[in-house]
Amino acid sequence: MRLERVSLRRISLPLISPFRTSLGTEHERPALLVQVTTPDAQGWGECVAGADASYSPEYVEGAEDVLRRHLVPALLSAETVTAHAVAPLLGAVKGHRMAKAALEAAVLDAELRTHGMSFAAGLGALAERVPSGVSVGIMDSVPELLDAVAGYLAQGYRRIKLKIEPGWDVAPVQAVRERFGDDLLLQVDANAAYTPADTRHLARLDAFDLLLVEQPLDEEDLIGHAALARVLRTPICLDESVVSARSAAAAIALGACRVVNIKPGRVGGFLEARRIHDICAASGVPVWCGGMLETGLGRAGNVALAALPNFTLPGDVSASDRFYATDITEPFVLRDGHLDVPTGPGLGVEPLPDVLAGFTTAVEEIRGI
Ligand code: OSB
Ligand code: MG
Repeated sequence: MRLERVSLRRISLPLISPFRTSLGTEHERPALLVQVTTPDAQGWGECVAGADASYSPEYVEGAEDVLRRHLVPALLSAETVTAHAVAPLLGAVKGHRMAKAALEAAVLDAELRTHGMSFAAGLGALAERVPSGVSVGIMDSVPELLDAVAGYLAQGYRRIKLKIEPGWDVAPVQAVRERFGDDLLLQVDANAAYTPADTRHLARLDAFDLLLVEQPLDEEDLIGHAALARVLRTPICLDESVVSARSAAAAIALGACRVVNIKPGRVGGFLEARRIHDICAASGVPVWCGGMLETGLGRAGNVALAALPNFTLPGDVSASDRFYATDITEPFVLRDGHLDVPTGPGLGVEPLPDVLAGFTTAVEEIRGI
């Protein structure tokens, strides 16, 4: 395909309610949308970098800057481009995986739309729907948390993930387990809030039959996670630590995790995400699809990815109304605790022009020479 132009669009979506994690509290989601235009199609990619650099070194203005200065020009200077050529073309730029992932997703979307093939088909995914889990933020009190969880379960969510941090861990987990029973699929996510000195405290979570504990320690501490894994009965899952297929393989070889959370943005794109899926499958390590408060565009890609066969645990692929009163695409809705995998060409969803315009704060167009 020949790339004619690339647009960078900044949007800001208000959250239905604040989302608090060990990293901080979010009230709105600033997003950066990448749109590529070829002679035959347009493609969309969503950059999941957040407002600040608390989850990873990337943040939305930084992603926009590296796209504008380095990534988009590198792509536009190529005569033709395919989704598989994007990562090699951007290889001279180190890191910036979320920015690269958004650009690759937009090219992949345009390519698949050109061929009339869905994202799921393009990735090799066969499932028609995926079970939906929900990530529940830190609350001011346990009763408030129990109400929130009860509400999600009433909507049909198949799995609950509680955000934890020191001071908000054993008590809320125990309360949720006691109130909702042993059959509830329950897991926790610490976003790296603990240290190896907390090992005995974290082992208290073993009493609650959790599916997994996600990223308890610092993202660089694979050895620490491996040591913790030898003490805990609860499986350790890594999120922040896994930034590539290579780091996934290293984590598995070290015994640092028994489960992997895959987020396309964190690992540099859907194609690298699929490689991680394949490595984990070959190692007998189950995976699930994480979320980054995506709009319908990013969510559509995540749902397609989660339809691959080794996504055997429910992911953070919630309905649009988990976070947004109004999504920029037709909303994803829960049906029997599942989301339908889009079947239309490419992502299978489009931004609704009026809604998109209403949430847009800036647009910049970059053209090839
Ligand atoms: O650690 O999974 C995480 C959101 C922002 C940054 C990190 C994480 C999250 C979530 C949100 O848990 C899950 C979702 O988008 O549904
Ligand atoms: Mg996480």
